[in-house]
Order: sequence, then structure tokens, then C-alpha cells
Amino acid sequence: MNDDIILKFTNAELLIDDSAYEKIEQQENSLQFADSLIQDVSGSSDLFILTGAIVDQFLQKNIRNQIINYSPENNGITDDGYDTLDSGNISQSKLMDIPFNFEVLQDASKKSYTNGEIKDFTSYFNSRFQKLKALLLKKPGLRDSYPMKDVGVRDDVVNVIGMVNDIRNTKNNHKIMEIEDETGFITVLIHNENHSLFEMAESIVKDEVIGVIGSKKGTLVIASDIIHPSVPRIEEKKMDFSAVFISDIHIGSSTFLENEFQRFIKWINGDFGDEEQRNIANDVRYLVIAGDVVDGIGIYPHQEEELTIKNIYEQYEEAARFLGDINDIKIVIAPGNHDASRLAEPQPAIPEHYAADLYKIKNAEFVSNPSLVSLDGFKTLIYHGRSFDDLAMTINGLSHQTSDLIMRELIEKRHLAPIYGERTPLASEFEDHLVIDEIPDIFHTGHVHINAYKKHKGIHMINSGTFQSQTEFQKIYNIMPTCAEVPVLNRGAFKILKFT
Ligand code: D5M
Ligand code: FE
Ligand code: ZN
Repeated sequence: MNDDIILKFTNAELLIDDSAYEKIEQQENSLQFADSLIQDVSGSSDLFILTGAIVDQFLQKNIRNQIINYSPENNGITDDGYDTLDSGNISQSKLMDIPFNFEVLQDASKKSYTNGEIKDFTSYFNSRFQKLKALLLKKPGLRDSYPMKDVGVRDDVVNVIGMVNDIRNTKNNHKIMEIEDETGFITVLIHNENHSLFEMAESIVKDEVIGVIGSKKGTLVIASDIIHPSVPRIEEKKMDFSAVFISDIHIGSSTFLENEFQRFIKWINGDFGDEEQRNIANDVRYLVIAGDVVDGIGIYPHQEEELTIKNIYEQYEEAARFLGDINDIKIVIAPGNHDASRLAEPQPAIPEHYAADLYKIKNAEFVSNPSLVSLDGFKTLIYHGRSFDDLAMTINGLSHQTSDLIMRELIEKRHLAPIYGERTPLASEFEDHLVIDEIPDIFHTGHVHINAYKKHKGIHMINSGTFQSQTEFQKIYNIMPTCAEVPVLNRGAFKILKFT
């Protein structure tokens, strides 16, 4: 550790955490940086501990200031191209023409893919286990955990971390769960008289990784506590821009809502809606699309009967005609199960080969499903949501209508597709790319075609509905989509704009 940095903060009577320390130390001129940071935060009387997030905010602010004050091409406010808009209350972010501070933090597109041999399967599960175990080991209750092979020989409290092999109800309505680590396995009983634990265990699924604390009774372990990797409450940052989230456009389908989508494109360009709606549009810097851009071809039997565009290249050409009209907004595009990417997750970005015209759009960025991007410092986890089908089917009380509850489960389990081998095809990679190792500020999903929003421990969890009206398939399953209702994070406030 650099004692001089610590000394500066001690003298300023400020505590700093490890993450803040690392970020400060990484700066080119770390001591000078520490001075400016101390000066910046000294005004806030309620600051108790300086966290990594506060350092990020300071960095962000600094980048902004530099751009606005010093960059020769941004030496003033310009309204070029915005003369058709109501100038009454146009937000600053567009007028100032601040360059996008966009970064791809995690993307599986360019990682090497395996041929799916058995040894890969083993390394895949090992990767999942090790990543989640590392998160669990940080939990206070699990610091003293030990290998499962020792459960038989130790007399003290059972304290282990394992992957769930199987969980089921007994005939007396207790739960029996088998869990495994790299040294062995144990059978755990969750007694139905332990009401809160039993209720919590209702949402445990096969292949997730958990901590178990309990006591031995013969060959069984009676659970007294079960611990998920979970997330701490995150510190909420001030958002000084707006971002729009959509998914499941399904261009090419006869149920694609073309007029509604056209209105949406006009709105995002500031050419549609009342004054308030236009003001929101003028503040938008990012449009994130979480998959199912097109309806695709050969996705389900007899799909061609429901397609107006039967050629995948032409579907993407049509998508490019719509999205190509969007001005000055960064468009982030991830694939879904209807797009022309490999089906197994992680799905690489939509290939340029299929979507040449989309790739020509100046501000378009193509990322994998899932991926983690930074939108002006806001970490956004994008996942189409295929695993929601499995979770809705497996966990009592969860359904396609309550994807906010599903998203909360995924965040707590720190995995985007915890159940292996159901409807969500997962690639047997050497590494499990679906572990949520970084805590996002925004978690954006789609697939279920039904809007949902909840803030969980400071994370904005958004499901962005669809631009496709109810399909024949959805009629059978009584799925009522929320069509053309678009979620917006308007400077941190959640809003829904309707284009019906
Ligand atoms: O999914 C559109 C909707 O249909 C979404 O609500 C999920 C549901 N769906 C799709 N496929 C399945 C399967 N196999 N099981 C259960 N529910 C499903 P989309 O991806 O747009 O076709
Ligand atoms: Fe879809
Ligand atoms: Zn889908």
C-alpha cells in the first residue's frame, strides 16, 4: 500500500475502502489526484467512508469538466440540427454534444468457443462453482466454511459451500437437497417447521451455488441457515442523462407493430409527443436493445406463415431502415433467441454477415447476450432473458408476468441462468460467462414481452416488453404482452412512454 495516499486521507479525517484505494492508486499522479478528491468531497459533511463508487463519480465529473471546458470542438453550445424542436426546455446533454462515455466491460463474443467435449463440461461447472464460491466466501457466515469431505469427521457446526445437485420435497413435506463441492457431497434436510428457511428454500434451484450452515444428524445435515451469494445495497449515483430500453421488436413478423415502432423512432428523435415527452427524448443519450431485434427464420415450426419478411438478411435491412433514422444516440444491440446468433448462451453479438446495414449505423454497438456495458459510468447488465422460461416453470410463485421477481432471484443467485439443461441452451465453455460477477447499476432484460420494473438494493431492474402484438403461441399460453410501452430512465427516474 502507498502510505502517502493513506496519510493524506487520515489527515483529512476520511476513511477509504479498498476499492477506492485501488482506483486512486491507479491514477497517473495518484497523490495529486488524492488532493483534488479530498478537496472535492470535503464539502459533504455526511461523508463517512470514501468508496470506489465515489471515486468513480469524481472521475466522471472530471472527464465531463475537461470536455466541456477545454475541448476546442465543444467550445460552446450549439443547436445544429435541433431547430425543429421546442427550445423551451431542451436538456443540456444533447446541446453540449458531450462525446459518449461508452465502454464494453464484459462481452463473450470474442472469447474462444469450445467444441462441447465432456472435459469442457467439467471445466464449465468448475468455473461456475469457483466464481460463486469466491463470492460466498466473503459473506460473514461462511468465512469459516470447510470442505465437504470433512463434514463426517468434524464435530462442530456444518458450514459448507456447494452446488445444488438436486432438491425435492419429501412425503412429509420437508425438503431434501443434495449439494456438492470438489471434495464430496452431503444431503441436507430443510425442516418444514423452520418456516422462514423452508419458505426461502422454495426458490432454490438445481445447479445454483449456496452456503449451508447446519448440524449433523446421522448421515443428514439439518439446515439452520442457507446463504445466497447476493449483493450488498449499492450506492446510487446521480444520473444526469436519460437512457431508453427496448427489446423484442420482432421485425419481419406479421405481428410486428410497425406504426407504433415508427412513432417511437419519431419520438426518440424529438419529433413526436407532447412537450414533456419531447423534453425526455432530447435528454436521451443511449438506446439499449436486449434482443429479438428481428423475428428470424426457422425459430419455431411453421413460423413462415407468420412472417411478412421471410428472409433473415431482409429482416435486418428493415431493422436498419428504422434504427438508421435515429440521430445522435448510441444504440447498443444484443441478440435474443430470434436473432441470427448461435442459440447457446452466451450468444455472440449478431454477426455483421447477417446484419451488414445495421453495422453501417454510425452509433451502433454490437454486444453479446449477456454483456455488461458502461453508459456514462452506469454499469448496465444486458440479458435477453431466455432463462426466465425455466425459472417461471420451476419456482412456485414466479411467472412471465412477474419478471421483476425473477430478476431479483437472478441477482441474489448471482447467475443469469442458474438451471442447467432445461430450455435455456448453455454452451459448455471453459468459463461460465453467465455468473454475475460485477454488480450492475441497471439490469435490463426482455424475452417475456411484459414490462416490469423494480429497484432492488439500488439496482434498476427493467424488463422492456415488446413491439410485437400477441402471437398465436402466446394466445395458447395466455401471455398478454405489453406492446409499445417503452421504459426510460429519465435522469434516474423510471418512466414508461406509450406508443399505442
Ligand atoms: O418469446 C415470447 C414469449 O413466449 C415470452 O413470453 C416467452 C414465451 N416463450 C417462448 N418460448 C417459450 C418456451 N419454449 N417455453 C415457454 N415460454 C416460451 P420469444 O422469444 O419472443 O419467442
Ligand atoms: Fe421475443
Ligand atoms: Zn425471446
